[in-house]
Formats: sequence, structure tokens, C-alpha cells
Amino acid sequence: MSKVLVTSALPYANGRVHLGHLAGAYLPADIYVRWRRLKGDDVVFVCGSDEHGVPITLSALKQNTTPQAVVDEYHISNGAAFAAADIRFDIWSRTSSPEHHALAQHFFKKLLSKGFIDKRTTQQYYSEQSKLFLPDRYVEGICPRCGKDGARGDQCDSCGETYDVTELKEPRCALPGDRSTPVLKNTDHWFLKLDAFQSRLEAYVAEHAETGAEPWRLGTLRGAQGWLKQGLRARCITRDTEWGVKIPLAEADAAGKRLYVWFDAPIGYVTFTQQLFARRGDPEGWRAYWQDPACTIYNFIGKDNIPFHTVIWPAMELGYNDEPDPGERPYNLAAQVVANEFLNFGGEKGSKSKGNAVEIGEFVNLFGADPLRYYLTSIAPEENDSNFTWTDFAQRYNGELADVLGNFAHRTLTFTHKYFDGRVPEGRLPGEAEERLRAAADHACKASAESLDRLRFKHALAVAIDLAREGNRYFDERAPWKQRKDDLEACGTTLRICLETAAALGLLLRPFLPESSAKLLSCFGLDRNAAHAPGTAARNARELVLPGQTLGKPEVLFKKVEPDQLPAP
Ligand code: B3M
Ligand code: ZN
Repeated sequence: MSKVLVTSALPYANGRVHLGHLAGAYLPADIYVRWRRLKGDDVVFVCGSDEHGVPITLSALKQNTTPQAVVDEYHISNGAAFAAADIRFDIWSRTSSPEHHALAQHFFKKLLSKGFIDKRTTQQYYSEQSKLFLPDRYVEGICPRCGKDGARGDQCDSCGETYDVTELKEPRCALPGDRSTPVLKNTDHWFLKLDAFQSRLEAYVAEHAETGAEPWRLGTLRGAQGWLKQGLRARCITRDTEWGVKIPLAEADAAGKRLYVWFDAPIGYVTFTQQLFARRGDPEGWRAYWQDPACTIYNFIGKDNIPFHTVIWPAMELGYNDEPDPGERPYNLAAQVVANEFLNFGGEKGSKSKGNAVEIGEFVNLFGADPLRYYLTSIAPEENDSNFTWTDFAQRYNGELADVLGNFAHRTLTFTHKYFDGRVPEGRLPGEAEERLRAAADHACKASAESLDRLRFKHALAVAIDLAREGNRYFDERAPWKQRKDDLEACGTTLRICLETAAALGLLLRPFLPESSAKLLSCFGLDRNAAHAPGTAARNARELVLPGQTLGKPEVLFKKVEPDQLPAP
């Protein structure tokens, strides 16, 4: 039994999570967690809201409310959205918790005492009107790259480029009621000396290159290497804001400043694991996941978070690990940083301001969690961006889930109930066609396991649907509705093999479609919480389908979607 820690990127509590987020960092993680648990591994799955950051204060200003009210709202609604999609975190916590503030400050102090953080004087825009230093997001102007007006201080929404706020042309404050022209003023900030970790990070990333034991996806690797190639430079890890983790220093120039959100957020993975074990009454239990090299850590993220997970956070851990204090063991670095590309809507990135992304609750209310999980996995943006459309969903749902999978399982089970009294028929010795279908099931089970181990979820799911297709083809060829009249025993053989295949499908779909697979497997007497028995799923399936065994009554797993049920595009 291996120990595994799985994390999903902590969503900002500044908007509702949508299908794009789900496809990127949450659904694949949940599928992977379920898969490792089925294999009998000891898995912990942590997530929570990222509740700091200047954009949250900006939202609060615009909505004339407090940052706390903003994060309270989204922490609850996002937690509910994940639950609706059957994403089962072991803990759904938040970075505003006191434990998290304390741990983030502890990290800061450790890195400071080891000389990896220093204080520097920088120039920052300041509003004379509001008497306020302005974080980048509080400044707007003309993009220095594409010339569009309305560009944000650190990034242009129009061309996507990032730049230094001082490069922005015709800068102005972006505060409600304050559009004055800001002036540059000196202010002190703290910097993380990333350059000190250049060679150690190069070695870390090289370990996960194509030839390594846990090779990263190409996108992750390229993102990490791109940063390293440019040469790492010290990065500012504090901001002029009143919202966030306080800088744990008595100095006067720490007033009015907080830790940068990307400094504290990844520490949240640790805090949440600590909180989880504290709740379980085992306050030291978290160390077996974070400070024992026998545990493997998997970070699931969207591609825009790659540098933070492959460079900055590992640098913080490496710095912390440098000459650990007595009694403390070094932190584990992630073995896998699983980054996904983007799921787009109508060809565009989902965005809050455009309102073009589909919300999780909206989808689940219409069609349920499993159809959502199915569709998002079948178009998973593993290698390239992909695109969500309602019509494509309906086509795949009807054509694959309803017509292929659901139909095969349903006709096999109902036929057995009708003509064999709901018991697995003995039949005759299997012939060539039967052995072929069994071999296909064996092959599917191996291929699916291999793909899941290699984090290729889309492929693992496609393998199951292909097996259901084979099953339907065999059912049609054998035509049990005719066999029944001419040769009941031959008909029994057909159904027995089809039942084995249906059970194998139930097992193959468990990580992807928790509800539907549990319903299907309950017909074969398998409890939804039972782990896979050792061996291949195909062998397990045959053991679930023993001649004479009574089968449960099947339900229609997937009712067809009619065009008028779809929301307007
Ligand atoms: N809050 C998510 C984002 O960039 C960001 C992830 C933090 S993971 C430690 O949307
Ligand atoms: Zn631009």
C-alpha cells in the first residue's frame, strides 16, 4: 500500500468555479484519487479556497462590501459546486484560517532566517488622492505591447502579455472614485531569492524529463524549463495591501503590507493536510505525507499555474529544507505536477467578466454529475486546449453513454431477467467469438489501468467505451432473441459472456462515473465502497459473474437527452 497525497489548485474565492476549472484541476484529480483508492493505496486529497490576493479587495471595493464577505460567499458556493460534481476532497478548507496564517508566517520567517528572503527598496505607484500605494491591479493604462487601452497593471486582457507596471502607458488609478494619475514612490518590499535555487531546481526538473521515472507532461516540462532558461531572479513576495497574511516582523515598514498571495497559497496544501489530520485526532499524521519520502505528491493544476508549482513553491520547500532544524524532516517535493491546458467556451477562454463559461451547478441540475464527468473527461484538455459546446455534449452523451454503454448493460441484464429468471446462465463452453470478447475485456482492463497510472484519463475512458462497442457488436451477432428459441443453452452462453463484459465495464468506469458504475455493479452484488480485488479488473469481473448467481434489476443508466433540454448556446 503506497501513500499518496493529491492536491488540486486552490481556487480563488473571487468568483464561481466553472466547467473550465473542473476540467483542468479538479475532475482529473478526483478520478486519479478514486483510481489509487481502488488499487488499495492510502490517499489523501486536499483542497480549499485561495482567499487572499489583491483582486479580491478590488472586487470588494467594486461591490461596496468587504473582502471577507466576498470570500465567505464563494468559499461556500464553490465547495457546493465541487460536491455537486462528486469531487470528494478529504478536506475543503480556506487560506483565511488562523492555522494557515501561522504556517505561512512560519515559512516566511524560516526562509528569512536562512537568508533566502531579503528586503529591497522598490518603486511603486502611489495615489496622492487616496493616500495609498497601489498594487499592480489597482493601476490601468495603455498596453505597452498591443496599444489597447484599459490594460491592467501587470497584464493585458487583450493580448495576454505580462509586463512591469511601470511600462504601462498613461497610467491611472483603477479605484472606484479615484482615476487620478499615480506617481512613483519608494517603498520597501521583501524578495525571495529564487536565483539561489537555480541549479537545484534544474536538477529537480531534469528528474522529471521524458526519460525520468515520473515523467511530466510535455506542457508542464516546457513551462518549467522555460522559466529556468531565462535565469531565475529574486521575486517580490509582499504587497501594499491590508488583505492577506501579515508580514511577521515588527519593523515599521511592514505596516500596510501583506504576503503576496502566491507566497502563502501553496503552503495551504500543507496547512490543509495538517488540519485534516488534526480533525482526525492525529495531529502529527500529516508528516507521513509531507515529510516521509515514501509518500508521492501529485499537484493537479491548470497550465497558467505551472511556474508557481514547478519553480517557486519547490524553491520555497528547498529553502526550508536547507539544514533542517533538529527534529524536523525535509518536505517532499511533488513527484508529479499534472497541468492541463484550457477548456474553452465557444472558442474563448472562460471568463467571469464575459460570463461565457458554464457553471457547474447549472450543468449538474440539468443532467447530473456523471454525464458532466463523462463529457469533460472525453474532451479533457490534456495536451491541447479543447472546446465545450452543448451540442457536442448531447451528441457524445446520446451516442456513447446512452446508445453504447447504457444500452449494452441494460439489454444484457433485462434479457437475463426476462428469460433466465435473473440468474447468470451456465451456458456452454465458450467458443471463438466468446474468447475474443473476453480477450477484449482483458485488454481493455490492462490498457485502462496503464493509462490511469500514466495520468491519461481521456484514453482510459475511451477504452471502456470501445469495449462496450465490442459488447454490442457481439450481442447483435449472436442475436440472443433468436438463439433463445432455437438453442437456449447457446443463448445462455451469450448472456453469460455479455454479463461478464458488463461487469468489467462497471469496474472500468468506477473512477469516472461513481454513481452509474455503482448502480451497474450493484446488479452484480458489488458494494460501492469495495476496493478492486487484486488482479486485473477483467478477472474481478468474471468472479462477479458466477453461474447461478442472482442479479439485481437494472435501471436505465442514461436517458437520452432531447435537443429542447439543452440551454440556448
Ligand atoms: N489560486 C488559482 C488560479 O490561478 C490559484 C491557484 C493557487 S494553487 C496554490 O486560478
Ligand atoms: Zn495588450
